[in-house]
Amino acid sequence: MPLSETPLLRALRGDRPDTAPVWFMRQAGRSLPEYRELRVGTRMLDACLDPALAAEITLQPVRRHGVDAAIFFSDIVVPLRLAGVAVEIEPGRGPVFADPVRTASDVVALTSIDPAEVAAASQPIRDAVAIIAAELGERTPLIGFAGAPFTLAAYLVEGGPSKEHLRARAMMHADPESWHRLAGWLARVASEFLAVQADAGASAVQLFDSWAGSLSREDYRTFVAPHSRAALEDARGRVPIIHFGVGTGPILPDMRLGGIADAVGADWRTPLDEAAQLLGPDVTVQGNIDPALLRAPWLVLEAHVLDVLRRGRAARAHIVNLGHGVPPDTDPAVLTRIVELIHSGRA
Ligand code: 1CP
Repeated sequence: MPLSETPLLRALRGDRPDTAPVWFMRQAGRSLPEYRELRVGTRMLDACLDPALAAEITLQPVRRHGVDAAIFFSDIVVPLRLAGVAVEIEPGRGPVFADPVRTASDVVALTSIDPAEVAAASQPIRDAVAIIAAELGERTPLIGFAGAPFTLAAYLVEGGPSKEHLRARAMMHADPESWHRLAGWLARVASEFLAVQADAGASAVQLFDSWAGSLSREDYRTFVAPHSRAALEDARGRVPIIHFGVGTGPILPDMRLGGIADAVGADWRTPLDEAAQLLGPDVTVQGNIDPALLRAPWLVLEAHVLDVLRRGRAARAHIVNLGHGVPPDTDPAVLTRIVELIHSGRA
């Protein structure tokens, strides 16, 4: 079966394969003992830049769970590291920047880096994607990804993870010129990173605007959506596009980015039939099993998954996923069982 006929790529075109495709955000990672074993002694970003290791980690959940897509093992801050920005991922915390980008002159200094540096330093990414694509063959598509400008800025301006992303949201209003300069530069960085992955063999891309749900609709439209769209402009027409954020119920229609997203992901707060109605008939929905229910008794979780599938039928097509990433303490056998349930066609 050519890749174009795999359930994921069909669903992204709006077809309804016999059984809905399923994959999980953060399917590669700490829920898998084989991942924890491979990562011993290697820092997160070093693992991302080791082609053989990144390829192996990407393939682990495909082998174990039989999911319908691989997602490239990397991180949203990898292209910033490739551009020369001082960033580390601290275990148990997340991305931390040595020099937060807070003032107008910080923004000027950062954006003086040519985004083409990302492509120039991306050989480890190309090599990893090539290994993965060769291994997956025509059976399973690989999804490439990037962080959206706002979510990247939320880390850069704060200097690390934050709950409400106050500093980045403040910059939009206190110094809109610096904000647009920063977000425009981050869009080009994300675009370069997506192009590297698509050129090397990724069959689809997902833009993660994980923290977009912290924005008012007005701010999303004025300060964020144009930059997210710019990040995807080059990918458009080359590979299908999935756009995802957490807590985005009120801005879901805006997440279509004027029609350039082939699929929009929703978290567990918005029932998929409502999401489908908000998004209209021209877009595939992705989601939205509640990650909290992965710890519930199987019969409770099974009923929830069947409900998600039923609601997903309101959309033109449905890609099953969680509403956000796999929690690190998830029993991986539960994920395998969800895949088996969906593939059984019993739903
Ligand atoms: O040492 C470790 O194992 C660190 C944990 C970890 C992992 C496995 C981090 C740190 N990143 C990753 C990989 C990763 N990051 C993937 C791999 C592919 C897969 O899904 O299997 C992806 C797609 C990401 C993207 C990413 N990084 C996002 C967007 C997705 C999301 O979850 O919303 C975000 C927000 C990040 C930042 C980040 N990186 C790592 C952590 C712990 C965080 C979040 C920190 C925070 O809460 O703000």
